[in-house]
Amino acid sequence: MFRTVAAALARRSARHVVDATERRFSRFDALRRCRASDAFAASTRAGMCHDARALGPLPGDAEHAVSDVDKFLFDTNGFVVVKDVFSKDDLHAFHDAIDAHAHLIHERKGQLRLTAAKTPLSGDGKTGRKDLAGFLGWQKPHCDPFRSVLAHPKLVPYLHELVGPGYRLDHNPLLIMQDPGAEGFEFHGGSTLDSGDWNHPLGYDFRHGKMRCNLLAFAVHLTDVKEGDGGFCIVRGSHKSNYVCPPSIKRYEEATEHSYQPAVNAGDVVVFTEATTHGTLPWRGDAQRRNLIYRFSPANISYGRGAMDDGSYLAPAPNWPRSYLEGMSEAQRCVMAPPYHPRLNRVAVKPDASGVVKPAPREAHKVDFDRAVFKADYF
Ligand SMILES: O=C(O)CCC(=O)C(=O)O
Repeated sequence: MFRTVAAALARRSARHVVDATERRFSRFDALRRCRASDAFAASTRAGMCHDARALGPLPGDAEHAVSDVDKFLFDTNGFVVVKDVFSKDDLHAFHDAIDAHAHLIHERKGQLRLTAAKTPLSGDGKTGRKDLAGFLGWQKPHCDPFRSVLAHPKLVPYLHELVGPGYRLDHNPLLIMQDPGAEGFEFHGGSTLDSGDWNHPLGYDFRHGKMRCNLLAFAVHLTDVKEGDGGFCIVRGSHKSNYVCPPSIKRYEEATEHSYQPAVNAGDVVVFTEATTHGTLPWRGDAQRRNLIYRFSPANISYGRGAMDDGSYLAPAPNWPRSYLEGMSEAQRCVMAPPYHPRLNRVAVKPDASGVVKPAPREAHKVDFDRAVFKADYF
């Protein structure tokens, strides 16, 4: 009798295991069978939890993955150089647009200088760094090369690997220019605040087999930088440091052999986490250095206010200046979305940057409930 009951129980539990396995496999099959762009929608039907579905890799991420070499280098050093992102034609388009807006360039003088006088970073002591912004809103075709950085096929894999699907443009991007003799920029960023606390808003983390950056930067080099020229400089591995960075290192006065100035060609992009201690060396090259800085954050995180602020905190504008958004492609447009969780109908860039992945619409009964409770479409 006991043996009969035990055998029946064993059969039942085996059937449960088989049923559960079949359910799991049919979910997997459903996902595999559907076209890549439908996978978000299919996963809703399969009942996968919202967060897992929205935060997981997008269909196509595997084919456009960052190489193991670059993953190793990024995790170890806090940056990686992506070669040949922009062609000679692209570079011409960038430079033509900049030259056409040269009257908008501002040089940092007086209080706006970025280095203390007579220090290794202060250059000739007179020539300041030059800054230019607003290019996402320039008249076509001048805005086009700058907009292409937002969803570029050679860069999206790094954004998905390091920031996650649904990544967003965090800051207003900036063009930095240094004429010969120009000062640098004291080292900043870093994993540890001067108080000794963790600098989590810039945080770099590795958990559950994934790297994540709360603020990822692109230094898009529009001109060549040779070894010893100066320009962008980074303390390798400093994104994992737990100690306050001493002022003598920030001012490039001590242990300078640990600060690395990569030699790069025009068209290369240095992808780095703002959790590294990094800055700029004075410019010793022969011609003007031009470098674009873009910063990206995960879908639900924001550092800057540019995405939602018209300057008046009492009346925040819903989005970036209209001129930035007009005429953008769908993929570029979704990178400009304000911060919110990907599960809330966030449109994401496709892994090959050819368009967007739209999530399955949020279920009508949930939307109805939110409208009833919050008088709005979303909580
Ligand atoms: O000069 C550079 O490329 C680095 C500039 C920088 O770190 C910054 O603007 O935050």
